Amino acid sequence: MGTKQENSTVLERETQKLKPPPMYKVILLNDDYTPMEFVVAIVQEYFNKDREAAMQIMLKVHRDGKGICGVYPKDIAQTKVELVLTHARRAGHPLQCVMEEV
Ligand code: NFA
Repeated sequence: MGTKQENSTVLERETQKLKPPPMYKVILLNDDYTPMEFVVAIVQEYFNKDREAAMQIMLKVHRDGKGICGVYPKDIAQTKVELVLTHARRAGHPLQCVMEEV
């Protein structure tokens, strides 16, 4: 056991070091070819949104060129990007999905 002074120094050091993990936005990008219904289905399936929320996200991407589907820790965001891209390519659509640190 250390002195009070040593204990408070350790606590201060750990208070400064323990940052929350970085979070990443998973973003869909607009294109001219992917069907709207396909995008809605993707957002529902991979980002746990109901049909209305998925429709709003799809329409935002369509109008603004991009839109956020969710915010996740790095490994989860990477997996979602891979799953979306794999699903889109298998279906023959050019849909793009990227991640960006918050
Ligand atoms: N812009 C596409 C269309 O008009 C729909 C779309 C929305 C594509 C969101 C990609 C992302 N068919």
